[in-house]
This record gives sequence, structure tokens and C-alpha cells, in this order.
Amino acid sequence: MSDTIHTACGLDCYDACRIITDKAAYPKMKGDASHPAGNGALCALLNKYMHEAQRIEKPRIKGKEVSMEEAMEAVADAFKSSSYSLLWRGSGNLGVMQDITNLFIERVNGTLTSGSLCDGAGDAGIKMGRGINRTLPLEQIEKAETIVVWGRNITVTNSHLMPFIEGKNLVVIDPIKTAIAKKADFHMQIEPRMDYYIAIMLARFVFMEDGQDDAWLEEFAPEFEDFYDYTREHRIKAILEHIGTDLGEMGRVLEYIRGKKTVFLVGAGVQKYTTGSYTLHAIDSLAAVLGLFGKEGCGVHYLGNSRMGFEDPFDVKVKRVPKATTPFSQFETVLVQGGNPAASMPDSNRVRKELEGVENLIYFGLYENETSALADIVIPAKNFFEKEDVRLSYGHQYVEKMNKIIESPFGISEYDFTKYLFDAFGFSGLKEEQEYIQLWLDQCEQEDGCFRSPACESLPYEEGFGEDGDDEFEFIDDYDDDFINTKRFRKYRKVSKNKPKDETFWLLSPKSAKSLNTQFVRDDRVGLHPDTGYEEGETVLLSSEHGEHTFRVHLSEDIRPNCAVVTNNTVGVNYLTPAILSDEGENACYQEVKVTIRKMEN
Ligand SMILES: Nc1nc2c(c(=O)[nH]1)N[C@H]1C(S)=C(S)[C@@H](COP(=O)(O)OP(=O)(O)OC[C@H]3O[C@@H](n4cnc5c(=O)[nH]c(N)nc54)[C@H](O)[C@@H]3O)O[C@H]1N2
Ligand SMILES: Nc1nc2c(c(=O)[nH]1)N[C@H]1C(S)=C(S)[C@@H](COP(=O)(O)OP(=O)(O)OC[C@H]3O[C@@H](n4cnc5c(=O)[nH]c(N)nc54)[C@H](O)[C@@H]3O)O[C@H]1N2
Ligand code: SF4
Ligand SMILES: [Mo]
Repeated sequence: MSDTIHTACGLDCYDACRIITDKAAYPKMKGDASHPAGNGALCALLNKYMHEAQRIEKPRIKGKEVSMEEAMEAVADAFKSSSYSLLWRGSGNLGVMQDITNLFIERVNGTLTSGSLCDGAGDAGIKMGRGINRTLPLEQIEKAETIVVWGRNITVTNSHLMPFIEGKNLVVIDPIKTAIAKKADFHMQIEPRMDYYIAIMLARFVFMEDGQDDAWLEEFAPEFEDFYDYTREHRIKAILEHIGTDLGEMGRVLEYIRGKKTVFLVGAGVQKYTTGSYTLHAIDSLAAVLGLFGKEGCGVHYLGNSRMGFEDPFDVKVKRVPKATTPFSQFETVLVQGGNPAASMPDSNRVRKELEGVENLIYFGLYENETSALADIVIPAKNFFEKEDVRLSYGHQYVEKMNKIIESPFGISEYDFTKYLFDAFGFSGLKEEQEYIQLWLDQCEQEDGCFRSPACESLPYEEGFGEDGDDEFEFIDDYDDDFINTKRFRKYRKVSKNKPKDETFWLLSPKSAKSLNTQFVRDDRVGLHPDTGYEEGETVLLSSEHGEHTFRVHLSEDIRPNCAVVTNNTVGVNYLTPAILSDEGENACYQEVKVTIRKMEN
């Protein structure tokens, strides 16, 4: 008999790979090639980096190692002694059982967070047009003729999508010549933060060529003539100059999407700005003009809401504070679970001050990081190979049971953590762990040995928009952008005039192949174009109005000359970023910032 066990990768990634391993071979493992979303391979994070990462094994109170019993007692005491408590959960593990701690927070009248560090602005923009953000199933991506990769770093962040886009017309819109851009038929290397304008201009040209899908528009998006008028309010020449492109480039993109089954694969990159919702709404509006909804091989694929369609036993009604600007110091006890806010949130100076103002800061996680270093109580967690769970996906429709592969001699699971606190407070009503897991799985549909999300529709929006499919598509009719006209933007532009060598740069912070956000390998570099005049390996100080940090220069021809690229696993990157929320969707705006660069004397 084989000892093979299936599980799923719990890391925060589009792919949610199904994994095959067994107790004897662990940590050797492979992807399940028979799974519709997999190709048999796992990425380097699972083949290598996760297993090399040093775990926290011993609980600590104020720096002193203690037993798990003592540490958990201290956690219970912290919650008992405070009237204001907060749970700040990161996305270190995407298993649904992470949310079980909500049930305790509800009982102690505590606070959770709202909004997102990640995809909230784009999600809000999608809802403005479609009413509901449904995930485009993988088989529709496979049937497309043209793929437009728009601000998504596919080979790094979503590599299992590669087989689905093979052999198709490929257009990439990205300020960096990424690996996927190098493979593209056409790469539009645009100025960052200008995607709204690209979408509006493309839509305008489609109308001008009379290339819109009239029949579909009449039925599903009858306000399209107003949208045409709206696009005409945008001046072509001035805007193309502003966004760093020209008519020839726009024509190239149109060539690939005109009359073709087209899928836009839109990533987080386009919406890390206050205007992120408008961008997704504009891209969706372009897709509507082309009639790309509800048809085979067509659509807009973005990060979906994986919990849609499920009745969520952990969805509690409690007070919430925005995640990206959490006022930690208003709380006496703060539990940080599965996250590293001291590094991952914007404006690290602010966040650190806030965290230092918390009386009882509890860190519940796997690895030492900037947040564990500040914590009063440190509780080691179990990783996703060491406990049972269910994995949903924001990139595809499949759901996976996560099975325990090995027994860990240290750490505590989120379920046991919650159970301890229920017992310590004398609360009743917590169900068995397996009951919750089954509750999620029972809601899934099953097909060919795979669980599928109950919200999955083979052709989303085929009947129409909104929750029930009886609404029309709503076009974008407004764009509000304060940043470009603000003093802080102009101030940086002035600096660039006076000091040609120290221009201002857009700070881009995409993901790294060696890390999952701040988990695993950390970096210390800033990527710059050689024309900036800096030298490989030299140390430079990056400054913004929010803070500063030093990085080592790495030169690359692939980067737009006015961009500084610091991947989000890089120590110190968020000293530079602003603690502001997107206009819609309560999202962090990591890229709403320009930085100056100064050589350090070394
Ligand atoms: N500058 C910049 N910053 C960014 C971004 C950006 O684009 N630019 N992107 C943002 C995005 S998209 C995201 S999603 C956030 C992510 O930010 P966070 O949610 O803070 O995620 P990480 O920093 O990776 O920290 C995850 C932690 O979870 C812990 N962990 C892992 N598995 C488990 C488990 O099973 N149980 C428990 N209890 N703990 C576990 C690990 O110890 C790890 O330290 O970062 C954001 N930060
Ligand atoms: N290996 C690995 N995989 C991951 C993660 C990881 O940390 N490591 N993180 C996971 C998480 S939490 C998330 S949210 C996803 C995100 O994954 P993606 O959606 O791929 O997001 P990013 O890597 O942040 O950036 C995507 C691309 O946007 C480009 N970009 C930046 N600014 C702009 C802009 O203004 N316009 C346009 N058109 N492009 C722009 C960047 O150059 C980059 O190539 O990845 C997940 N997968
Ligand atoms: S991180 Fe993503 S690509 Fe890598 S194994 Fe996990 S789900 Fe698959
Ligand atoms: Mo994310």
C-alpha cells in the first residue's frame, strides 16, 4: 500500500498547488500533475526555501524562553486584563482554519481589521462595474487567443498559469521588462500608475475604429454611448505623452485584441495606488466595450474572493479598523497572527511606533522577523504540513483539503490556540476541528476527484451582472486623482530639475521568487537602470517624505529609467511607503510614492 498523502500549499499565492508527498519522504514532495491547476512542479519556495527557513521553536515572554503552557497562560491573562484588544491577521498561511481565532475575538468583544494590504482597491473597482468579483475559470484562459498580462509578474507569482497561456498572442503591460515581457509579442513598458489612461485610450480607439461589440453592449451594457463620450473627454496627444507611449504602441496592442478572444490577466501591480479602483474599473470598461464578459475564452482575471459562495463559520460581526493604517497603540493587547506588520505594512516608522505603544504585543508565527523582535509574548505556530486545513484559491476555482503530513514536536495550531483560550475563559460552543473542516468541504462541488468552489461558474456573467445576474454592466464615469497635482509630487519633480543625477523615481515593490512576502529569503537591493549613473554594488540612500533606508544597487537594463525597484521581501522597503488608503476598497497604496536617491560615502 502506498503511503502517499495529498495536501495543498498554504502560501499566499494564486496557484494553491496540490502537493504529493509521504511521511517517509518528507520534506521531499512534488506537485500533482493530474490536478487541473498544476503541472507536477512546485516552485522553489516549496522545493527549497521554506525547508531552509529557521523556525521559532520555543515560546518567549519578554525575551525569556518559557513552556507553551506558561506562554499561553500569559496570552490569556493579556486578554483578560484589557478592555481593548485587536487581532491583526496576516496572510502567512491561507488555510481557512487561520480564521478560527475570530471566534475568540468575537467572544471578548475585540476588534479585527477591514480592507487589505493586497488586492482591495482592484476588487472595489471590479465591483463598481460588475457588482460582484467572480473568478474567471482556468479553462477560459486556456481557450483565449490573446492574453494581455497587465501588471502581473506571472513567472514569479503565478507560474502554474504558464501552460495555460502557451502559444497565444501575448501582450505585456509593465514598467519592467519581466521574464514574461521578454517572451511577449509586444511589451508596452509604460510609466507606472498610468494604467487607467491606457485602458481609457484603448477603449476610445476601439470606438473610433467602430470595433465595439454592439450586440453584446445593447444587451448587457446599454450605457456604452455615455462611456464613449467619457473617453472623448480625454485628450489623446497630451495623455499619450503623459503615460509614456504613442499611437504606434497603442496600435500594436489593438492589433492583438481586435476581434480576438482575449483575456486580461491583471495583477496587483496596477492597483497599489489611491486610484487602484479606477484602474480596474477602467480595464473592465475596456473589456466590456470589446464584449469580453460571459463568452468562451474571454474575460478579466484578477485576484478573486476565494470565500465567495461559502457560508463562513468564522465570519463574525465585530468592530474593525483598517488593516493598512491600523492604529495599534489604541489597543492594550494586540495579537499578530500569521503576519509581519512591522515590515509588511506601509510606513514602517509609524507602524513601529504604534506597535511599541502596545502593552501586550503577542506574535504568533513561524519565523523570527521585525514583528517578533518587538513582541512581549512569542508563540510558535505549526506550519501547514503539521496541521489539518482547507485551501481555497484566489486564482482558480479549486479547493483542496490540506492534510497533516508530519507531527511537529513544537508549536501550536490555530485551532488548539483558540481552544486553549475558550477553556481559559470558560467559553463554550467551540466545535471539533474536524467539524469545521468538513463544513467547508461539504459546501464544495465535486468533479473528477477535485473540490470546486460553490461560486464557480464556467462562464461568469453569461446571464448578466450583479449577485443574481440581472444587472447591467456599469461603466466608469469619473476619475479622481489628487496625487499627480499635489505639492508632494511637484516637490520631487523640482528636485529632479536641479540635481540631474538625483532625480526622483517611482518606487516599485513587486514580489520576489525567493520569498513569499517577508517569509524566507530577505533582500537588501534596489534595482536601477544603468543610465541612472549608479554603480553595481554601491550603497545608496533612498528617501521619501515618509522615511529613508539604505540599499545596495543592482543594475538592470530591464527597468524603466525613472523607476527604483525594491522587491517586497527587502528589509526596510516600507520605511519609504505611505500609510494611506486607496479611494475605494481600504487598500494599502505601496507605490503612491516617489523617492530620491543619494550615494552613501563608504
Ligand atoms: N512595499 C510593499 N509591501 C507589501 C506589498 C507590496 O507590494 N509592496 N505587498 C503586500 C501584500 S500583497 C501582502 S499579501 C502583504 C503580506 O504581509 P503579511 O501578511 O504580514 O505576510 P508576511 O510578511 O509574509 O508574514 C507572514 C508571517 O506569517 C507567519 N506564518 C506562516 N504560516 C503560519 C501559520 O500557519 N500560522 C501562523 N500563526 N503564522 C504563520 C510567518 O511567521 C510569517 O512571518 O504584504 C504587503 N506588503
Ligand atoms: N514567489 C512569490 N509569489 C507570490 C508572492 C511572493 O511574495 N512571492 N506573493 C503573493 C501575493 S501576496 C500576491 S498579492 C501576488 C501578487 O502577484 P502579482 O499580481 O504578480 O503582483 P506584483 O508582483 O506585486 O507585481 C506585478 C507586476 O506589476 C508591475 N507593476 C508595478 N507597477 C505597475 C504599474 O503601475 N502598472 C503596471 N501595468 N504594472 C506595474 C511590476 O513590475 C510587476 O511585474 O503574488 C503572490 N505570489
Ligand atoms: S508558493 Fe505558489 S507556486 Fe509555489 S508551491 Fe505554493 S502554491 Fe505552488
Ligand atoms: Mo498579497
